[in-house]
Amino acid sequence: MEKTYLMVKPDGVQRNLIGEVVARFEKKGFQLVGAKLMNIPRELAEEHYGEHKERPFFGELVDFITSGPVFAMVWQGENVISTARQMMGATNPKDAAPGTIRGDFGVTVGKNVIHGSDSPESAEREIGLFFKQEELAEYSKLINEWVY
Ligand code: 3AN
Repeated sequence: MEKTYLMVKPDGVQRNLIGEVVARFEKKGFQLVGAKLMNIPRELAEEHYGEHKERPFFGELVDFITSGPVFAMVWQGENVISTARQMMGATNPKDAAPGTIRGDFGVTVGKNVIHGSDSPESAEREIGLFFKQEELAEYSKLINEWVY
């Protein structure tokens, strides 16, 4: 089953949006296989955002993501990577459609509530950065067979 890494960013945690975000993915029919509230060490943040190292906002991005707890999650389901990206909305909340998480709750591009892996390669990489294998649960069958 396809898996993705999703993370409620420090702004979303401080605004009490963890439940809202989790509820959306649960109601959609995806399964939560791992979750933890954590403070991201600076080194891990730099590795996670490594592809943006040369961008002018890199320092700001690392400062922000390490500024308070994040809620790190792994979700699974068919096409969960691309569907979660659709449910998150565009990177810049000003372009994110109403009904998406960033469209409904975000205002600025920096504090855009949620991160989600953008490809199978980044999902595998990010899950590995944030979770140990034994932290991920296994279901003997799909919770809701009517979803599939
Ligand atoms: P996404 O999170 O939608 O995959 P990316 O990978 O292009 O977007 O950017 C990673 C993160 O960097 C974004 N979530 C956003 O918070 C931040 N970011 C992107 N562009 C800017 C920008 N111009 N200024 C500040 N932060 C930015």
